[in-house]
Amino acid sequence: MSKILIIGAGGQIGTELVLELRKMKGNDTVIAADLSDECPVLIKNGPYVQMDVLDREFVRDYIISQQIDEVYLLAALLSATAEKHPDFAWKLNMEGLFSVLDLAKEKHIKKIFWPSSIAVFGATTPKVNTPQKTVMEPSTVYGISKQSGEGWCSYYFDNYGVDVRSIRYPGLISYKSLPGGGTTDYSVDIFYQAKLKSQYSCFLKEDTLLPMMFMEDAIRATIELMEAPSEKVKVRTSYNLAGISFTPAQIAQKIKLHLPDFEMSYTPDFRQKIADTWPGSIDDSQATKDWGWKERYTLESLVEVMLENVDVSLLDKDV
Ligand code: NAD
Ligand code: AKB
Repeated sequence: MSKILIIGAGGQIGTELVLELRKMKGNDTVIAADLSDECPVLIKNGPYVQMDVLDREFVRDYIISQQIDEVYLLAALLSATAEKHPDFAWKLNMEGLFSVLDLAKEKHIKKIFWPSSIAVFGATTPKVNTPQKTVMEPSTVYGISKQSGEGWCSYYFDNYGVDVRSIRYPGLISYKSLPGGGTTDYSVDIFYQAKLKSQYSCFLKEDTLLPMMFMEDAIRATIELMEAPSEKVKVRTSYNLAGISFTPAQIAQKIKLHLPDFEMSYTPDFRQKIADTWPGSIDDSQATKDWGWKERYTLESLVEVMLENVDVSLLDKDV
């Protein structure tokens, strides 16, 4: 059985990815790693190591000594936080990637998953059904780091045979853990505020169309891509995934069907400028063709599951 290390395991994606991989492969083979010295409550059912991905020597010694086969590298600053700390965002988002790519180049790791984002696209990209291959001129430090990372993944695959796989996730929506500083976070915040106060002040304009995805679909996509035979993985930059495209007004309207008193207001902030450069919808036919990708959730089913499961006490907890 492959030994798996997930770096950045305490975040929005990591929490659910750790739980799912442990269910599939056994608790002891999936090691969660994060900056925090406290293992998040939800992933206490297996091994945890405190790790700073920027500590190259520590990461290297750990991966070699523990004979890790696969690494999922999730540690990063997301779009909104990255704009506040551009130098550090560039450092964190790039240096960790080089550490694991180099370990794979030296044959210490067999397979890597590294997430990209719809943030690789920019204002000059076609906004409707954004193709897999198209103009990419990102305007945020986050988008620039993801576009560069994609280029390096492809370079290490072409030149050193490193088996690195990647997905350009849309905005991800989940209830097991909170989002970590992105432009799409409103699509999670809205459920907490709807349940808590029956009202939400959205930081994006009502007609801002963005692609989003329910976390269960995103985790399934990640694992399906990682389990696909290598020859089927034709894209070594990163795969487009479409998810569900909606605006703040459209999701608010769906929530109102369940909570008729819910009211939404709009107070756009600096994140509007970022959202305005991102696609409205994505063409993911390449992922479907290469490894059979198909999403399951619709906006209606996502809203239903979120309203049923969002636990407002999570807002006060350090999970
Ligand atoms: P998150 O912010 O929720 O979690 C990131 C985790 O990394 C946190 O637990 C944090 O403590 C940890 N971390 C930060 N610095 C670290 C360091 N130096 N060493 C070790 N761990 C560190 O992020 P997420 O939403 O889970 O995203 C994970 C990855 O997926 C990121 O690369 C992100 O860009 C990408 N992505 C996320 C989304 C989304 O909507 N969540 C969309 C597209 C791409
Ligand atoms: C963000 O908004 O920064 C993330 C992403 C789409 O990469 N959710």
